Amino acid sequence: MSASEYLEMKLKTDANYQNVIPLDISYDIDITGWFPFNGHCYSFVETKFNSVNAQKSCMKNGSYLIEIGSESENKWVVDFFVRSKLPEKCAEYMECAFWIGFTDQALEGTFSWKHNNVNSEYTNWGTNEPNNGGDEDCAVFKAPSIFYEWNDDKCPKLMMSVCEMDTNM
Ligand SMILES: [Ca+2]
Ligand SMILES: [Ca+2]
Repeated sequence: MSASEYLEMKLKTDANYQNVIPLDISYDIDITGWFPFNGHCYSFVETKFNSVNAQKSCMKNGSYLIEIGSESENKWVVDFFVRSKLPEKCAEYMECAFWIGFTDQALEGTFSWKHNNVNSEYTNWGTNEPNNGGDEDCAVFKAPSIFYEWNDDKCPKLMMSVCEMDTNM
């Protein structure tokens, strides 16, 4: 099933997808690969960066590392990108993990969203996470991402990422 077929199916069958509308906007940047959901657009970055460079690569495109505020957003990201667009990447354990913009670099043990500088009422940590094991300050979608859970990991690690852009759509 292609990404567009998957999205079409979800639009018909899943209430979480009722707000998805076709992307018809233009920026002075390459927006190929941006997908709208509930007022924001998302792009999966397959190039692996450390956490700092992942944030920078998003900012170069007018976006930021994804900041997840709800269960429906959390699930949409995985269902859409990981399951429908990148199923082949999930064959290997680490290939499913990706950076999100949640960090406790400023204050150990207190995670906040880096771009909007807010704490989160919604979190979805995996079992026994965040554990700061060996100094872990940057949050990732834990592999396999299909469980939608987060882990704190070492910021210098190279991983794929998801960028998010405000569009008011
Ligand atoms: Ca930490
Ligand atoms: Ca951890």
